[in-house]
Amino acid sequence: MYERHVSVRLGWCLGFVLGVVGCGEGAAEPSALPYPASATSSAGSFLVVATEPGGAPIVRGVHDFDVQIQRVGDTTPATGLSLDVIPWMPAMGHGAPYDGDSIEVGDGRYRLEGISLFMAGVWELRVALEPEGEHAILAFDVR
Ligand SMILES: [Cu+2]
Repeated sequence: MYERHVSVRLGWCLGFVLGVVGCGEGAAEPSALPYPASATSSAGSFLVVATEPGGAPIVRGVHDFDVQIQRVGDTTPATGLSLDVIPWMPAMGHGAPYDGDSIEVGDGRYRLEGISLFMAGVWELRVALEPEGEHAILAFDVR
């Protein structure tokens, strides 16, 4: 049963990739992406920084994230936002199931819980900052 599951999953990977980006390819190379991941929001109003709580490197599996948001210019914490999040693997054109909601912890910090980054490679957290109508893309190199 287990072996059958693995072979089905491997077939799915190879079928979709077709030599463009191998599943887990590059895992032995140093990450090209800075960590913690950071981005300025689409209209330039917010700086968004995301880490795994505790700052651990991101390996395949289920993760929580802390997202720290501050206003560009006066650097005050951005409070009272609602984050709508889509985990996305751009090289393969698929996402991961997630309910999309965030929990405001305080001082411009938001918690995302239980995001399954189930493959090695680059994943994005595509974050909409509501009600501001801006978005930010935070990229992680998952090992
Ligand atoms: Cu993938």
